[in-house]
Amino acid sequence: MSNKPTFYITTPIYYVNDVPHLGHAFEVIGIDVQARFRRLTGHEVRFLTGTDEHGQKIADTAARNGVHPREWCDRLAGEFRRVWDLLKVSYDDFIRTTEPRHHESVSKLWQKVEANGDIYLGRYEGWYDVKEESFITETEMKEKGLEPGNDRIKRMSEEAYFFRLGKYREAILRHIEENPDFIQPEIRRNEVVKSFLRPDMPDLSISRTSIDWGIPVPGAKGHVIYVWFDALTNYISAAGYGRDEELYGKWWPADVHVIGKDILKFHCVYWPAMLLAAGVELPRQVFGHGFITVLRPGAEGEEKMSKSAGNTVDPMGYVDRIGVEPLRYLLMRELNYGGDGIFNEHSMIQRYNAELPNGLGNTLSRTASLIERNLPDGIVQPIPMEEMTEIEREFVAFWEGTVAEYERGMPRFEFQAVLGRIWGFIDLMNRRMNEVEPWKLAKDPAQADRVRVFLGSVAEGLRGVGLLLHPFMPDASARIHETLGLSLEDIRWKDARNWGAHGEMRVRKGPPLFQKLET
Ligand code: ME8
Repeated sequence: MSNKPTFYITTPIYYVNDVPHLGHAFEVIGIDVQARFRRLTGHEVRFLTGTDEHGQKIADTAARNGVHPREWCDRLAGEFRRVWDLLKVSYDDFIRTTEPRHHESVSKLWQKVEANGDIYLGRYEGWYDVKEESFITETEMKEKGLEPGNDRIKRMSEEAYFFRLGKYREAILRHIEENPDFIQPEIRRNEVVKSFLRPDMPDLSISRTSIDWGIPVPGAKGHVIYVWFDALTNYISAAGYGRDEELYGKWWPADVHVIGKDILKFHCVYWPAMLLAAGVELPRQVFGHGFITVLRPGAEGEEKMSKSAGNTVDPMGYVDRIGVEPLRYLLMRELNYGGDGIFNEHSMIQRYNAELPNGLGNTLSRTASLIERNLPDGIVQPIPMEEMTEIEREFVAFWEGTVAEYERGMPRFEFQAVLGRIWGFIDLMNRRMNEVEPWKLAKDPAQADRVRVFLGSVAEGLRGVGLLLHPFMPDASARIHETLGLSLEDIRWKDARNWGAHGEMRVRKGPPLFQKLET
């Protein structure tokens, strides 16, 4: 058994009404960065993703495409997996809500909540928003600018089982108050408390009789379980709830559910209430990120990138053009993960050239050439503090600040700030290289020591950069290490983050890390 601390992280499960777009890629890449960061820093990670396959929206989509929902779901779930694999999403488990393991856990959870007296039979009279798979009041319809007659709104009148949601309002409020990290970032916590945990919170309808594409309600013919009750349960069914005690004991509660801010109510109100009703521990954190938005000529302000707005961008177009790792980097660097950010292709490409082939790529290749040319056998040794000048000491100090910022910012999904700091470090080394001009010093044998100390320190700085970049660009990180004659395998974060931890490095210039693009 491993004695590493565990870390269980989840993505939302994706509706299979359409193929993934750049907004989904942005979300899942941020989650992958977090999972890889945790592995790097010594955790045993379980990273869960998957697809949300039941409900009205999927049944309608399959019907429109003239196929059985199961066939449709198989096709689209395959597409999500394919794109995730190409984006280097390092998930450990992919759950589909049509799988028997999920079905079993959902039935068990339902029975547990029912046994607790929190489910009763009634009648739902009201509106249903098919796009969000959500029962919606007239006030909420007005707030969203929706009117009866809109395609996504349906009038419903049917027998339904209800969940005593309102009963848990106070317990959830208390939990949020006692656990300030439960909902992050802070603006999301405020939104949940103000907008969703209202005193007049109605009970929630949790079964449907007018559709049959879902998990049957245990012991109630004709009823299928409401798709959000079904979908939310994925987080525990993939951890063996009601089926595999060992798995469940090891992984639940999850450390973080990462979701978009549009599905806060479901994750911060419905889900905790369901878990409380079943006597299940709550997840440690729900992190609600922002959206990739688009500025469309003629449109007022920014719009969320979404299928219904017709403004989606296919992530694979960028993978073909700039490569998958640069895409991962740019999405995390250009946009603030916790908030909204405008997607702007021109600025992405400019940043690509400035920071990848030029900033990082050039620094690495010129350092490697200088070392190969000027140090015996291309070998650098650790540089003792007493041999350093102010310039190298500044590197060490900047590095230590960078590691501190990394360890603070990464767990909080502050990827943009962390990458900014790493690029600040690369810029610093580049600037000093231009000032020191080691290529000139190398012509004077009396300066051999100065050249050795300076280049050895830049090489050490680049080793550090390669280490910190691993969660964002795993292959580029490995290639930086390879250039320095090192392997990322078996590194121990606690040692590797220290300046001078490497011992001897045998440097060999490799092919360029990134190719420049025409703008
Ligand atoms: O809501 N920018 O699925 P979904 C950033 N099945 N994130 C975006 C985005 C954008 N432009 N567009 C979408 C569902 N997303 C449910 C979840 S979980 C038990 C069930 C994000 O496919 C969105 O915010 O509509 C959400 O977190 C995720 O994509 C899946 O959206």
